[in-house]
Amino acid sequence: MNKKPSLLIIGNSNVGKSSITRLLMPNPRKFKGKTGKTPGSTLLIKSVSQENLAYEIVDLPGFGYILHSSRRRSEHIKKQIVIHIEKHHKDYFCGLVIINVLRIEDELEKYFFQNKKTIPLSFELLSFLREFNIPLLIVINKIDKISNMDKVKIINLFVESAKQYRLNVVHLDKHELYNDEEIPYLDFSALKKTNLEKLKKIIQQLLNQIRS
Ligand SMILES: Nc1nc2c(ncn2[C@@H]2O[C@H](COP(=O)(O)OP(=O)(O)OP(=O)(O)O)[C@@H](O)[C@H]2O)c(=O)[nH]1
Ligand SMILES: [Mg+2]
Repeated sequence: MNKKPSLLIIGNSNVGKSSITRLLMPNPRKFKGKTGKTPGSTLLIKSVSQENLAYEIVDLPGFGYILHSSRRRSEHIKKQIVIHIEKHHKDYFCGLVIINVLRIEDELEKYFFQNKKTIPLSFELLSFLREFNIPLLIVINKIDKISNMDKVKIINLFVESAKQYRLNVVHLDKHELYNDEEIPYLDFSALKKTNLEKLKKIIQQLLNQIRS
């Protein structure tokens, strides 16, 4: 039997990767990956698969900060991710980069506005993944935690800052075809299932693309 194509889910600890993985599962009760608990609970690189799901999901910890983890440990994780992507990028038909909407302002403040020499981890991760030509989708998660006004403000800040790193981030709806230039984003809530159908649809479209 042929190996199923893989969907990459990547993002920092506690952003909602396992929650989103669960939402994509036809049979979430059988999904054993734990959500919640202590941050950094997903450290091993392994794929999850279900009979009725046309693809496998690989849930990776993001670059950089993992709470309560030493610097050496985060460097180690970063290295593992780089090695994994370099080796397996061809297996991936789509990469979901999950970002916690509540963390965006802090990250940009610290690594962009206050220090122009550093690159915010989200942008570093996007630039890195893009080199491998994996179609990417940014999922801005946990929007249920903020007002609509704050959401618009924060996402605008994110989109504008990304331009400084030559990352052209656009809303999924404005995005017609996947190309090297634009990276679409979707505002999302795993808790409220906001935009879950849109997410499933785009994954399906990308899956169809590699089959045709
Ligand atoms: N309010 C809200 N909470 C969420 C949302 N998505 C996830 N959470 C919560 O955030 C916490 C972390 O979610 P996980 O899915 O475990 O996050 P993760 O990225 O897999 O975390 P690690 O495996 O530790 O890297 C859990 O308590 C979830 O219930 C969301 O959209 N809204
Ligand atoms: Mg997890």
